[in-house]
Amino acid sequence: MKIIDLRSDTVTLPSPEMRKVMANAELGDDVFGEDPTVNRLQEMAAELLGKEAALLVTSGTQGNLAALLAHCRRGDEVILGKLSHTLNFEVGGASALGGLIMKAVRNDSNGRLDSGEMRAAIRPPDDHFARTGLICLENTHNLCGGTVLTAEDLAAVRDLADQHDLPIHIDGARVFNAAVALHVPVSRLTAFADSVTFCLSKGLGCPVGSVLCGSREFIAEARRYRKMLGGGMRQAGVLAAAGIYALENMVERLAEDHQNARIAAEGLAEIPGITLAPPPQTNLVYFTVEGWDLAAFVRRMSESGVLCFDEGGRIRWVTHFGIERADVEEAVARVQSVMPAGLPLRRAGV
Ligand code: TLP
Repeated sequence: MKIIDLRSDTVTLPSPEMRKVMANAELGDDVFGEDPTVNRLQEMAAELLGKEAALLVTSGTQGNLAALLAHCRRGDEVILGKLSHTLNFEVGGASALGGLIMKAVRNDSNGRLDSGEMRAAIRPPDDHFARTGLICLENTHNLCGGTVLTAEDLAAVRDLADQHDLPIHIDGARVFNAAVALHVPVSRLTAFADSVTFCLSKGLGCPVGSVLCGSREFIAEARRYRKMLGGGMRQAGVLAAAGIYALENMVERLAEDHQNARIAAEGLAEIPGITLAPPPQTNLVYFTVEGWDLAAFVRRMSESGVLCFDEGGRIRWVTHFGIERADVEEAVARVQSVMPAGLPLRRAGV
């Protein structure tokens, strides 16, 4: 039985072509700034995102943390969504290591920050208050369903941030998915932010790495924090070579993942008891399953060779490089065969 792994786009394996460029990468010590391949990736990423400079980091989590630390001072407040990845899944690093206060505001169903709550969260200058240091957005928004913030959504936040002289950071782990879904160059979306992290190790298919982009001065500061966080990686050109390959060859193909997510969603929507939550905009498909204990559903799916996660009271499927149309069709068929067992299973307390 073929295993269809829909747990995350982080499970992608490098293609033979990607492995070849990694093996042949020209290398140096990147802590000395001497790895030519890392330097080339950073220049390429900065140019693509319309920023002055970029920094290869170990992960999205490290990129976001280095960004928050570089933007803020200890005791500052960071305004971000209640459903943001940074708040929920990054180990509380910004508070634990940076002394930052996470000021969470409501996300709407599309991943936007509630504008009333965001306005109210911005502190006026007063000796009693912590300073507001940063606004953080997420594009695409993971827990909201891989939803896309448009240039208009971002421009509205930029306006507000400018009124209060605040920087904006975008957790753009999947910002290329947003750009591909909107048919715009990624720089159109990143133009509204002071800094952006994007992940090489998700839909772009690299084994490791993320890139943080921003002004030259900001990246110099973030580079110090990267070192502090243990992210000085020496001959990291092996990884950067994969990143260069991905930026050149793996961005446009994200549209196939979006298409496969739609095909999965259409199939799932026809199965009684399954409700899309919400219909997918990019490569994440969230759905609820009536009559099932979700942990039991995940277990049964895994027994039938479909791997997925239960995220926030829903099931998440992620389409990615290595998952073809036939795989999502097969995954839907396996759900169909598993579904009828749901109600009795739950009654039995399994
Ligand atoms: N997300 C992972 C899990 O941590 C949930 C996934 O499978 O989706 N920002 C966003 C929006 C993310 O979705 C992720 C990873 C990160 C940041 C962190 O990236 P890494 O895993 O490279 O630290």
